[in-house]
Amino acid sequence: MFIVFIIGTAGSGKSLLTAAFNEWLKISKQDVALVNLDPGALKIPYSPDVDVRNYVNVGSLMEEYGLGPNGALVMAADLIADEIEQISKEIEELKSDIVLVDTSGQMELFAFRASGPYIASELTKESKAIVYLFDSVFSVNPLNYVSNLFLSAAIYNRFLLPQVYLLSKCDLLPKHETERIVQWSADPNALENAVDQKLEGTKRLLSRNMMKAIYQLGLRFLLIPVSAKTNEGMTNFNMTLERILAEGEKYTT
Ligand SMILES: Nc1nc2c(ncn2[C@@H]2O[C@H](COP(=O)(O)OP(=O)(O)OP(=O)(O)O)[C@@H](O)[C@H]2O)c(=O)[nH]1
Ligand SMILES: [Mg+2]
Repeated sequence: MFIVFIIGTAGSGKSLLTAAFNEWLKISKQDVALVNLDPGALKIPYSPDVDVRNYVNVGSLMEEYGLGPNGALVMAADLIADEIEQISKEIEELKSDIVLVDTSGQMELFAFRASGPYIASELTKESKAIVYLFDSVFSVNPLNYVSNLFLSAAIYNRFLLPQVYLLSKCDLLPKHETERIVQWSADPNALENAVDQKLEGTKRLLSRNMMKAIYQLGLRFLLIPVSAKTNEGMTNFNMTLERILAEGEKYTT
């Protein structure tokens, strides 16, 4: 069993990608299961096999403890950590070959509180990977792109799991824009040029130094453009994931 966490900033397309990739894998006859790990999700575009909302209810936490929505989500994240044994058992009983885990809209809940990495490490002992989403439209601006690089590096630092980097919603950008962002991910000089051209003053200086710090950490990666609406890039994405998790073999053989 392979476990794949889908992580990204709010609205970056995690849930729809989970749904679309699930459909795509099913067509390739892969035995896939879905887990919703977002306690605050109202509507999700797939039917989860395991759903944390069966364990915690953000609405009742707000009422019972007089919390606001964010306070209640923080509390929910900690309560999920307490239930991890049961959730793990539920996932293991599915006996699927690949499990897609859709995470919280509020990425910091999963990434930066103790409960996220704890959940990730306790959630079965199987091979795991993280899929990190860069929202296409947001990434057009080099400053946003560099900030997102930083977030993804922070995630890596917290989880120390192999990561796949996707440029989500690529159907929303003209092809040349998509290619330019992919080029930034492939070539630090291309990104440096963009930062120099499009930014000035403090923003330019900051972005440059942030970028250099990231490259000094030795974190190199290639963004894979994907669309959950048109399925563009799914083959490429899946090949990368197979290479990381299954030595290039299919999950279900
Ligand atoms: N055009 C296009 N829109 C997309 C794509 N993926 C997601 N969206 C839209 O982007 C919005 C957010 O998508 P979600 O899948 O809910 O994103 P999310 O990261 O799960 O959001 P939260 O869980 O609320 O943080 C929705 O309106 C989706 O329809 C895509 O590939 N292409
Ligand atoms: Mg979501």
